[in-house]
This record gives sequence, C-alpha cells and structure tokens, in this order.
Amino acid sequence: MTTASRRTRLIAALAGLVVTAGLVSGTAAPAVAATAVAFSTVVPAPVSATAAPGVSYAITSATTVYAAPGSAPAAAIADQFAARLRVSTGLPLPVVTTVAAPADGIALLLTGAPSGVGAEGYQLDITAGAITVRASQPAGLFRGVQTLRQLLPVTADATTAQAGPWPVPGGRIIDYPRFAYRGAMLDVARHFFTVAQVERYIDQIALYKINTLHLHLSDDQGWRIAINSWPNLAAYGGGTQVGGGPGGYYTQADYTAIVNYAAARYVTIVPEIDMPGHTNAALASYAQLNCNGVAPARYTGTQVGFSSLCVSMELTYTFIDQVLGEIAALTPGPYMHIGGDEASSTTASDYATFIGRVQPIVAAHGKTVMGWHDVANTTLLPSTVAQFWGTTTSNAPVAAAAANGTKVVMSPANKAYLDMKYRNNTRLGQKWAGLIDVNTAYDWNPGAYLSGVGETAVLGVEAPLWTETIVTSADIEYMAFPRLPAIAELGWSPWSTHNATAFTSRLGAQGPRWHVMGINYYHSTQVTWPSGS
Ligand code: TNX
Repeated sequence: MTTASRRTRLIAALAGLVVTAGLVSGTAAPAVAATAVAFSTVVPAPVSATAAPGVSYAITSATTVYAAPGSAPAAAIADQFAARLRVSTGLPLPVVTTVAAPADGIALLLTGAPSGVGAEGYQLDITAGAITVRASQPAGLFRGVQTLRQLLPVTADATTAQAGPWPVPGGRIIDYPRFAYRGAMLDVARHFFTVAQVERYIDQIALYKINTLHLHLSDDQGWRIAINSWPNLAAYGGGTQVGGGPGGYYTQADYTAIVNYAAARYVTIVPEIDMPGHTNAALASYAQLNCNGVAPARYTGTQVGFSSLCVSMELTYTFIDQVLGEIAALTPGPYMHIGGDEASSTTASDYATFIGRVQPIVAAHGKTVMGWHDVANTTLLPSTVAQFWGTTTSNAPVAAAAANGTKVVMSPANKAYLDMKYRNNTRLGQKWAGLIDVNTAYDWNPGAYLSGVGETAVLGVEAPLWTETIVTSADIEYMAFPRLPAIAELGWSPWSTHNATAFTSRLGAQGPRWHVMGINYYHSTQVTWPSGS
C-alpha cells in the first residue's frame, strides 16, 4: 500500500467512513445520483467524498459566515468568500467571529479536523442546518472553501447578481494533497504581464488548489523586476519583449503587491532569475557584465542558448548577490529559482563552476535553490530542488541526484507545458515537445514517471506557461484551461482516484463556471461540455 492510501484508510477509519472513491469516479448507485452528481464535479478529485442522499443546505438571507475566533487568517478567508458570494447572490452574508458558531450558517473552524489532513487538508460537512469546514491550518480552510465553491450552483461564480435558490448538496468530504508543491509558472519575460493580469491568473489557479506561482522574471528578451543596485536592468533591459513591444517591469512595490495577493490565496511566489544563459537583457543593460566589456543589443527574437553571464569574472557574483539579495528580501516563500536551463553558450566546466558559486549565494540570503533539471549535471546542495522539464522518462543525472536525496518538481514538457499546442492548428503556442490535449496532460503519474525518481523523491508538479506566443490574458487562459486543472489534479488527488473518463466528466462540469467567470478556455473535443459551457 502507498503512504497516501494508507493515510486515506486511516483517516476514513477515524471518521467512521467508507472511502468512496467510487462516487468520485461516477459509479454511485442511482438512489444517490442527485447528490453524488454534484460531488462528482469537484476538481481536483477529493480523497473521499460521501454524499448524504436527499440532504442539502440552502444559503439564504439568514445565512451567516462564521470564522474561528481569534484567527485573523480565518476571518480573512471568510471575508473573501462572503464578498465573492454577495456579488452573485445579492445576499447579506455577514461575517461573524463570536465564540459560538451561529445556528444557521457556514462555519470555518480551526478545530476538529482529522489529524491526518495536514497543513492543507480539510473536512467539509454539509447538513440541512450548516456547512462546516474544519482544518488544522488556515491554508486548509482556504482549500476547503475552493471545494465548497464548486458545490454551489454555477451562477454563484457570476460577476453580477443572479436569482437563487442556492442549494449545496449534503455529505462529507475529507481531503488533503498528495504532493506539497503544486505549481504554475508564468513567463513574464518573453511578454510582460501587468500586476492585474498576474492577479487574475492567481485567482484562477487557486480555484484548483495550486499553491505555488513561479514567475520567470528574466530572460534574453526582458528583465521584469526593478533592482535598486542595478537600475538599468529594469529601466533598459525591461524595455522590450518578443516581437519588439514596449515590455515593462514590476517595481518592488508591484512585486510585493503580487506576493501579498498570492499569499491571501495561499499561493507562494517563487521568483526566477534565469542564469547563466537566458541573460541577454542583463548583458545588454550593463557592458561591464560581459567578458569582452561590450553590451549586446537588446533581443526580441525567440532563439535560445546564445547568451551567458561571464563565469570567470568576480563582478558576476557581486551582481548575483545584490540582485538575489534584493529579491529574497521581498520574498517570504522558501525558494529562489536560478534557472540554469539551456546554457549552451557556457562550457560544461564553467557551468558547473557557476552553479557551484550561485547555490551558496542563495543560501546566504536564506532561500532554498530551485533550478531547471540541467543543474543536476553539477554538484548540488542537499536542499536544492531540480525541476524536470525533459520529454523522456529517463534522465541519468536527475535519477542520480534523486538517489542522493535531491527533490524533484515534475514538469515534463510533453505533458505539463501549457505553451504546447493542443492540435496542429492551435493558433497559439509551440510544438517542439509535441501536441498536448487534455488526455495527454492527464495521462501520467508524477510519482512513477521518471525512472529512479519515485513518489518520495517528488516534491510535486508544475505547469509552466512560456510566453513567446502568448500576449493577452485571454491567451493565457486559452492555454491554461482546461490543461492546468489536469496538472493540478495530478498534484493533489490520490492516484487511486485517477480515471480519465471520470476526470473529463468532472472537467466538463467546470465549463459553465469558466463561462460565467469570463475565462477564455479551449473547448477540447476530448471533453463533453454541458450546456452553458
Ligand atoms: C524551453 S523549458 C525553455 C524556454 C522556452 C521553452 C518554450 C526551459 C527550461 N527552457 O526557454 O521558453 O522551451 O517552450
């Protein structure tokens, strides 16, 4: 038995429940169909879901939202949830934090959750009289509320007032993640996206229990964050993008606003400064960073592998220390991503020297290193995390690193890359790693995909969106939906729930929600989209 399934049984036993993965995969007995259908629409699939036939809670003008007393984070989650629902329901939904839970209401409690649910898990109970989310940590309350949102009528996700009623199907869900790291990446370097655009994407990924947003803040085509000690990076290096548009950059206040917005949705920002390759924007901004002392022109094409920081020069490491120091000071999350991919203009020995120099700099600023899996060709600090982006199921350096204790984030490009086209005629995207429709994105097991990198070596999954061809929020959404929820489910749900038919059915149920939310998604022919999608 896997650790996860052992934990599932334990928790179910504690709660006096039968684990009902069968309900999730759509095999409910006809008598419970009405409620089971609603539970079987949740993405990612919960660990266990038990419908209570014929029972439902009605959100009405009498409903209050109650948050655990003394917890500012719980109150903030209650406020956020109530504020969202007031828009679509027009109901008052007052938030209260008095010591006793009100008789008729939605309660967010930091007590009473089964101990095995961990920091992000929760128990959700829906009876005729109340909805109760129980968690050990605020993050678990937030995740539980995302599940609850999916159990409300689709119109609850509308941005204008809708007619009720607002029934929620009765039953119990006990849920917690398979992997600790469930990420999305947005490349804001090839094309720049504003704070508002990033926040919109954060809202969308949080719905699917993604807990990390990796921001690719620098590349050949643009430097996107203001660095006080090296101001030309943003002022000059940020001034263009693929195709030669105006580019842009985040002030440090902008970056902090993104970090805080994400934190309120229990999403951690992982900043990436890609090096030693993918550095033309920095090299163009400061002549003295170049080995020959000559700044190249800014770059607006889409080739990779032509730029390199000057590995032999001491100034390079002063530069990195100052840049990473400023970003680390603005970043509460544990990770600092140093890129390290496609450094084909750096010799193997220079590359190893470079990664060997940069890891302790990151550590000195109190952060844990992440790097694209190319870094596994070098000597890694025990804590360094390698992000696999290959297209094969075996990679000797990554397997060797894993055997040595390195944790791996799985982003196989032929499965998890959101910039790959769905089909040959997809207007956006690339196809160097293949075409990826929903079934391909869903059909792999992160804990048993890469040989020598088993479940315990896998920290989690990430779905990267590179933006050479992506310009607008509508473009982001078209590539992310419906594939991002597939990767989110692989990261969250126990493998025992994995079932392509059930998944595409649950995914289809998201279509009407995306429609009312104004999310521009791809109507994959592999999904049956219900009316209203
Ligand atoms: C490879 S994947 C890259 C990026 C490109 C991407 C396009 C990786 C670590 N590097 O520089 O944007 O392909 O799909």
